[in-house]
Amino acid sequence: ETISVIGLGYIGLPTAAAFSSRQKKVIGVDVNQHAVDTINRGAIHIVEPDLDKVVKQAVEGGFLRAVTKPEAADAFLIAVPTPFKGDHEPDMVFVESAAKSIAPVLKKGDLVILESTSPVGATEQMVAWLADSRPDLTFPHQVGEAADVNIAYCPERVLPGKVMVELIQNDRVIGGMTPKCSARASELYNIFLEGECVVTNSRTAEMCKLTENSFRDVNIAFANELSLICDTQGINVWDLISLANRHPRVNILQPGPGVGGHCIAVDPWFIVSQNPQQARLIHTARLVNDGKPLWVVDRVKATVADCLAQSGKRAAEVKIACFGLAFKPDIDDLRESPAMEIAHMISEWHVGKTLVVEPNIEQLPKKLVGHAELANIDDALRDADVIVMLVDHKQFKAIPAEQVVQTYIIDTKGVWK
Ligand code: SAJ
Repeated sequence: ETISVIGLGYIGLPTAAAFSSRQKKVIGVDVNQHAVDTINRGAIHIVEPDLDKVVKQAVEGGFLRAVTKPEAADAFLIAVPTPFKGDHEPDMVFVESAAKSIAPVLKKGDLVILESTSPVGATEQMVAWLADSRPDLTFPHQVGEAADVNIAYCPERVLPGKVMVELIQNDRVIGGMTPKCSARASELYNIFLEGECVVTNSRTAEMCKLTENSFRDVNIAFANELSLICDTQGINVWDLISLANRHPRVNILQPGPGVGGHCIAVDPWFIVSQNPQQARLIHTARLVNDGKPLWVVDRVKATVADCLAQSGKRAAEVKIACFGLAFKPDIDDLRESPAMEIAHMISEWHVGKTLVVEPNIEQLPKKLVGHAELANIDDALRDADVIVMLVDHKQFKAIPAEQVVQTYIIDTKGVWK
């Protein structure tokens, strides 16, 4: 049995590696020649703990091979990005080209699984693209229809930074177009899965993925809204949340500078764009979380004004230190990061020096070059007049309280509560 994974990014490559680590023959397909060459050398082009050794072993053992054009296989897993375009509409262009690229090599009995986060109905749309290219084969156009090719939607739900563990241990939602499709897909994932395969249909599985990330977004928005309310009321939001969470049925998440990453800030929009009338709460949560960076910058401006008034310094003499740029703690991923957005806005606005502390990177990101300076923790704590805490990295949590002498602190993560 040969398994083909289309899209060798944050999800596809770990998945390809997981199958090959169980001695399955895997053909990885990606349009990016650099990614293909890197993988064929036994190396990786993305950052994810433990992925490098699994890929190295798989390639050296002859189980994993990367190519730019699909070849015949028995099962195809599509794991390409689904970003949004324009007014938060899902952009299915990569799924469309992946489907059209595998169509010519499909044969009777093959299994095609879509893993990319997608709007409801995407799997049926994918079938239409496949069927258009292959009139000689039959496809299940609707849930329940038997056909030559088996089709399922099985969303990925792994946490970046813990992918190699969660890929194997998390339960897997299996949305087959028919019971036979689900059985085939479950059998495939059971090659490496320790979690359970939970079977449903494709539309429910599509909605399930969107629901999981929307649940988290709405709950973070609740915490972020509380942080605004508490600021106005002069209440410490961290104390408040930990007290409220002592209630047996209350479990509030943590506020922060906003919501980043490529999933939680994106997926809820898929529900909103398909259901604009009904998805009012989900829509509002997005606006609350997206509004948080600007609110933090306003707090910084007000704090700098206080500092100027009380210290008698000129604005150009005031140093602001931003602690953290990553989109969440203990990773080096700066993409779609609210901390990065805030540091950028501060550095563009502030006439004095802006220092940036990010222990997980070695170079200042391009966007900040010329506006800010990379500093280490000790220098920043010694030199800064105003501190903006943006990410609760372990290095920041380990700073002894007596080393923090500043009066002007905006702590968006409650590190120094
Ligand atoms: N955040 C808060 N407060 C919290 C928790 C998180 O502000 O209490 C922020 C983080 O700082 C970050 C953002 O939310 O900016 C998202 O971080 P995350 O750790 O919640 O999630 P991701 O984006 O790394 O991964 C999510 C996961 N989804 C859920 O936990 C429901 C993961 O399981 C999914 O597979 C992934 O999205 C995905 O690919 O969809």
